[in-house]
Amino acid sequence: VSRFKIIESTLREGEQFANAYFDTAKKIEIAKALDEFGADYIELTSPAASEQSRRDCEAICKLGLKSKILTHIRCHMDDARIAVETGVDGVDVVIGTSSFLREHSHGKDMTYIKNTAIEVINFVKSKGIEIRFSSEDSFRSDLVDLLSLYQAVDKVGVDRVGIADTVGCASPRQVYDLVRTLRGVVSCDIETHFHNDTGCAIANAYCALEAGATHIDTSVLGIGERNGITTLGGLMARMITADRDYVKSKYKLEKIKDIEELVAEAVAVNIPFNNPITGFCAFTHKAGIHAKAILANPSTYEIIDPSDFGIGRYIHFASRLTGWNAIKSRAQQLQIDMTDAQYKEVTAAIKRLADIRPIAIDDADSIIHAYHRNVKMGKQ
Ligand code: HCA
Ligand code: CU
Repeated sequence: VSRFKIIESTLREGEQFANAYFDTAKKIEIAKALDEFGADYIELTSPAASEQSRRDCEAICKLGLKSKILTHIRCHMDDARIAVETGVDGVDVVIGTSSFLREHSHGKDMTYIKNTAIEVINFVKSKGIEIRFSSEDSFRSDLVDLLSLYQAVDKVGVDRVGIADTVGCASPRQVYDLVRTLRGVVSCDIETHFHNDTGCAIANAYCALEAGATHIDTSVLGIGERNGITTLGGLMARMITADRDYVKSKYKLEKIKDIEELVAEAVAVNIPFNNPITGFCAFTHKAGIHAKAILANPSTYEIIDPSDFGIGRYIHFASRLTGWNAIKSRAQQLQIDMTDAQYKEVTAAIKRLADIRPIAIDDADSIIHAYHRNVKMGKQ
């Protein structure tokens, strides 16, 4: 599971997000940030999409980043000829294989797809450029057709084959089964791409790795068509719990927050409150029982150490659920020292007010301060 590579597609799939418009400078800024983070690959919009897309692709290839640069094209020689001239390290080729897409999108049959795929693969390889072949809508494609297609492209030496859950319909178990089967049929690497329509995009990526996939497509905050794909930060959260040493040695996790803020601002969205790692309350502990245990040992209620991502934890201390251990800890932050009996009493006062109305940090702090003043004046 642990030896995986990231194909970061914020600048390809992410450009298909409803709000996305990246000018050249913004694309370069995002590419550099992803490179510093340690993304293995950065995937860019097809140079055949528009003139500016082609120029931007060339500009990013010239930056000399450590990440390998990929572009993403239709399975067509016209696109392939343009792609190999951009300076990319690799080309990701895709074509729809489900009956939905074959009949209502490009109208090609499986024999045509196979022959064109082989032609494109041989051409790109002849230029010394890495090549991936993927089906689109893989989970609604005929399994026998798919496997024979992948077998054929594996035989001509494709570097990776890809599986894409284009419509987000796959469950983790279906993913496991398909990747496992494919693993037995091809010897090349296996890339996977998961849309999040039913909320399974991170789980599906993990299952794909368990079944033998080698590469996972992500985008920052998951931006992409509709509600997007596997999120870069969410995948890191998932993977650090599986193999902390590998993930920490390979990726600069403390950059995640900045990259998410960069992309969120670029596409005018907020970071979701319940985002893994960077959601505003991702490391906030509230109930008295939780706060007490966290203060004693954070592993009691945290599977991820926020400091691995350069983030702090927060003990909530202004609610009717607050316990006296949290108040004691807050008082100590305020340089106030009292007896345990006194912390318990001031906690009761805070809970009394919080039963009447929502209270803010300031409310809790002033109750602590007022109580402490009374203690010093001998009134408590
Ligand atoms: C699309 C294409 C794609 C391609 C995935 C891939 C998908 O925009 O429909 O090439 O890995 O989801 O199928 O993003
Ligand atoms: Cu996609």
